[in-house]
Amino acid sequence: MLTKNYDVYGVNRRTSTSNYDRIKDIVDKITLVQGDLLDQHSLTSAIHEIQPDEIYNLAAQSFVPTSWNQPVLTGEFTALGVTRILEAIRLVRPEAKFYQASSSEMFGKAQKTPQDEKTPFYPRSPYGVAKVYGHWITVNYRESYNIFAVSGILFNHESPRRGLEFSTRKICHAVARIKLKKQKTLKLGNLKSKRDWGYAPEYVEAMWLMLQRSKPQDFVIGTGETHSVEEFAEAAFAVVGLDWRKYIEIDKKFLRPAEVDYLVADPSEARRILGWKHRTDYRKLAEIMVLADLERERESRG
Ligand code: GDR
Repeated sequence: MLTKNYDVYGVNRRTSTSNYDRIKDIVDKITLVQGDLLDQHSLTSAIHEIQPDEIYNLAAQSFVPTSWNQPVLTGEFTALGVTRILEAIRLVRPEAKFYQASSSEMFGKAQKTPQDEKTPFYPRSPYGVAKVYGHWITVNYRESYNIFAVSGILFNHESPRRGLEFSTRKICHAVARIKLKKQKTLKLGNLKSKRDWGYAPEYVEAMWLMLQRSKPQDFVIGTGETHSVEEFAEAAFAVVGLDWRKYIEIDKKFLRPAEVDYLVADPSEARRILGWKHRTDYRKLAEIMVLADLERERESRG
């Protein structure tokens, strides 16, 4: 957004220690406003103060396993939080365009393969259920109040900025540490589940394209290819010339009460209408992430 000369505002929750690490390169170029998805007044005030043209809601409790430990809180953030933003838009800035980060986790136990915009939802976690709510409330505000509100159904999108608890980053971070002899093994859960893995910066372009149209419409964004966690691990270890089988151990702690076994996108509508297509495949993605972690691990002593 900065390279497109937007004035960028971010909403953040105050914490006692700074957690701007992932935005340290741009924190001086954006304006941060305090707000919280649980606090209606803070959202209405932020939108009233900023008067934004475009609003991207990428905020959520987004880690699937935590949604079983904190299902109610996940619903508050990931489901009702969307309604709070939409209410704020309806009251103080109805002309703003709104993007909601929907998720392939809404397809869950997929009813059709590959999944497109018309595939029925069958979520398999409190997180997936909350995202379905966020999706439908967005559609409803569009149809009830004529707000330009759209939802991007994004399949897994990864980058070196991914949190360490998510599978791809956990793997790439461990690969770098094993290569540098800082770690010996990597404990994972289910290696057989398949995901449509893409590179996050390309997916952000799709979000932006969705808001540049004159007609609001929801899109599925993914690569159209699927690979197991095991295949991703194989690709990541191969970047540094190691055989994944020698380092990975299965730990039941990382298994989920219900799993999403197989997801793959049909992104043809995004291709046809937005002119969007992914450029980075899962092998290249693994390479980008492993190289970034190698650099970070070489610099850090821990
Ligand atoms: P996901 O991402 O649940 O698809 O949701 P995640 O990387 O957490 O899991 C992907 C698959 O890997 C398996 N797995 C493990 N996962 C984690 N986190 N840690 C492990 O040790 C491990 N071992 C195996 C999982 O069982 C699963 O099958 C992500 C999130 O970003 C969501 O917020 C987003 O909506 C979707 O992608 C699209």
